[in-house]
Amino acid sequence: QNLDTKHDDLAELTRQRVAPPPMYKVILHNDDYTPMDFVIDVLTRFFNMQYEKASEIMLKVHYEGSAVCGIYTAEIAETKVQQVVQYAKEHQHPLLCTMERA
Ligand code: TYC
Repeated sequence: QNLDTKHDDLAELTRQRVAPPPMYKVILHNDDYTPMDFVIDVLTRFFNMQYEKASEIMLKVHYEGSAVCGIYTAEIAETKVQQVVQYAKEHQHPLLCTMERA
């Protein structure tokens, strides 16, 4: 195989090795009914936040309408959304969680 072809193959392997996966923002949305303490519980439980960080993000959602809780690969983001929606339903709160391409 000639040197140029070898270079192309190596470049292709390097490209494949370093290509980052698409990432997704998981977003929490405000509503008038879900208790603040429940939202803090969700953020500590599913997004591995300390109480202080969870309180900060909860208040950001409350005052601004939404906030990003984390950025993950598609599969992880989908799981987070499902977990939050399921947990909220179980506790009969209308809390909404979505994902969008980062
Ligand atoms: N707005 C809610 C209240 O006043 C609190 C809340 C915060 C609800 C964040 C949802 O994602 C949310 N009880």
